[in-house]
Amino acid sequence: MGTALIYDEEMTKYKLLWVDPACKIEVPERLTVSHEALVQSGLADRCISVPVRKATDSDILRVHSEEYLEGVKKTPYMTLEDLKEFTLQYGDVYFHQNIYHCAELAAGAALQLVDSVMTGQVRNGMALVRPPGHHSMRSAANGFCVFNNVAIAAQYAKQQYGVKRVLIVDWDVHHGQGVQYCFEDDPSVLYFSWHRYEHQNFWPKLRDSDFDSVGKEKGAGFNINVPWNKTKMQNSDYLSVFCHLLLPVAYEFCPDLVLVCAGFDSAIGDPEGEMCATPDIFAHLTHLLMNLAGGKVCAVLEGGYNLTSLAQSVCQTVQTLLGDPAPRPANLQGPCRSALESLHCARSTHRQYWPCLKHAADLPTSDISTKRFKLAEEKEDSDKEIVWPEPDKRFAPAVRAAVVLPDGVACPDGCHPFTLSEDLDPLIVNKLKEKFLKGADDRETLSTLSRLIALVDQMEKNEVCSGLALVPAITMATMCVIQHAASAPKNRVLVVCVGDWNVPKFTEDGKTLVMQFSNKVSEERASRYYIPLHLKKGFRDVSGFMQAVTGLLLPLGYQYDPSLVVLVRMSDSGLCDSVWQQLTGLLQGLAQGHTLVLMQDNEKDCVGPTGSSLLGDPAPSLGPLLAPLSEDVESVEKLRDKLKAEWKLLQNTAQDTGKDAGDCS
Ligand code: Q6P
Ligand code: ZN
Repeated sequence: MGTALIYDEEMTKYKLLWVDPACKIEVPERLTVSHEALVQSGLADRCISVPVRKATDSDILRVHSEEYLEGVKKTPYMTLEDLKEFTLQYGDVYFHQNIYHCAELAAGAALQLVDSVMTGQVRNGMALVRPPGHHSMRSAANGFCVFNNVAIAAQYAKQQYGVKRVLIVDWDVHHGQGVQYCFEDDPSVLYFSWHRYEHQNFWPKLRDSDFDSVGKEKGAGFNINVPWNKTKMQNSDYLSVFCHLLLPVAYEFCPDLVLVCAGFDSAIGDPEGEMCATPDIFAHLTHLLMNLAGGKVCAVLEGGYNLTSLAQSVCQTVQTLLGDPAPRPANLQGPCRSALESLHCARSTHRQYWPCLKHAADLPTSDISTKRFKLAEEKEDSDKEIVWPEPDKRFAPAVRAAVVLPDGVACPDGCHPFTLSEDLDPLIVNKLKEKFLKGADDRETLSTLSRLIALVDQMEKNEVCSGLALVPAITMATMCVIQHAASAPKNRVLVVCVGDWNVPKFTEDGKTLVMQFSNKVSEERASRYYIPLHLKKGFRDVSGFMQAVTGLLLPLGYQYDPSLVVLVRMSDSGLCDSVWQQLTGLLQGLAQGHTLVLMQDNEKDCVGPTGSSLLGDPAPSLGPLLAPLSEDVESVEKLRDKLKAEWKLLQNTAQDTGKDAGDCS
């Protein structure tokens, strides 16, 4: 199951023919540099190249009016003067004799992508298109957009394939008002958009772009806007919104298909967005969506006007769709105050529609900057050239998932049985004997522990990506792995323990962070680096567990930025496969995918599903989630509250930060 890449040079063959400062950034090179970067990096070769097609009239009429389509159809025959005049009826857009042809191909490319994914020819994919689509409305071109490619694709998926729920994630820095208007009253399409807003002073300057536009009638709650009221938003700001708003709602919604309005003007260096998130953040945003909808993710290019930033961001997105591990996320110091205000407002506004947000704080009152007045212009050196380092080359280790299994347990397809190529250092062997075997001459255990140590070493050298071991004595194996992994100077280990185990005290030097989920743990023993979460119903409350994963574990994990994740599954954890696979899948966004899963040897049935997750297969959907148990939500919230001062990515309200904290400009 591969990744589709859809591109056709034809879509570079139109351009602005007159002087218009608003439109001069939308150039054919946007497409050529993006495609060229994919070719140069070898990514294009790894994708399945799918041809574009022309969207038919009836495809376009799924979203647009006949009058509008008829109007656009005349543009190929217009003189320059006619084109200028035709353009004048719309905002921030230009026409060209070849743009109708390109717009048919752009919409058609999105449809080809949906076809490829829905028929199972590929798992996911990206379409590089021009003109973009998300601003275009039923009867109007707008913001460089002619036909609404993604909206047409969503309607097509519903009508052609009977898809029941579509999630549209619009990470472009502009508000895709065209998509919002198209699905406003439609509860089968959940539209999420963050966008530069500046209290309605940023284009397209619509009241409808604010957080309180939630959709209409039956569609109320299915439109989620996160307006940025300041520029210079960073990786932390984007990730916070994913962890505390988009992901919980997306899991509750349970889409059958995810469409991404993949605009990259939200990345650093972009003249329109003026944001500061780095291109590698798109690896994480993409990764975090890839376990929804059984992995059916279709990204369609929208904006992106800094050619360097654009090309880098496109590569990060496609490489992640291909399944390569995401890079270690950089500079996650926590969201800025203004981002928290936006997040807070969006969460409170939506809590009446989404049980996963039931506990969100009340709308902030008075003293914060969400009030609708024009901020004093903060003049600054905006013409200073913005520079950022080129993202590191990412590569997938030759071995994706190595397994250490007892005799008689079959190695899952695609996994790699891990054997020792050479004898282990006798010094280490002696230490193992002394420390863990207490002098007993247990060859079986010694061999397992030796292999685990060697496996950790190979993961550290990036020769192996992830690992899975079924062990007789899980607590001993866990201690052994952690002590070994944390001994190297720059290593940090995130231990995620699912189930009942009296976790021994580790050092509190920050080399290990332990988060434990169980219905038995007591919070009394909590310390700075040991975080127990008591779930009343154990893991039978799937919603409560996912709440803890998205709102607590992921932000903690991202901020801690481990070099290795050790995921420990105690026996009788009671966790069902699909939830376990979601957990395993999501955690692989950390530590460059270096996840080592340890399971008690009576959990044989779980080897297959775990192996598949480690190989990058998407987790099965959980089904639409019900409201989490209030007791579990309370535990999660209590813990979040306690930890949020130290772990700033846990913050999700405007009150969570002091007056002087994290101002972004
Ligand atoms: C922005 C128009 C230009 C002002 C120039 C899918 C992509 C987009 C379009 C933005 C149009 N204002 N200083 O459309 O959202 O990036
Ligand atoms: Zn944009």
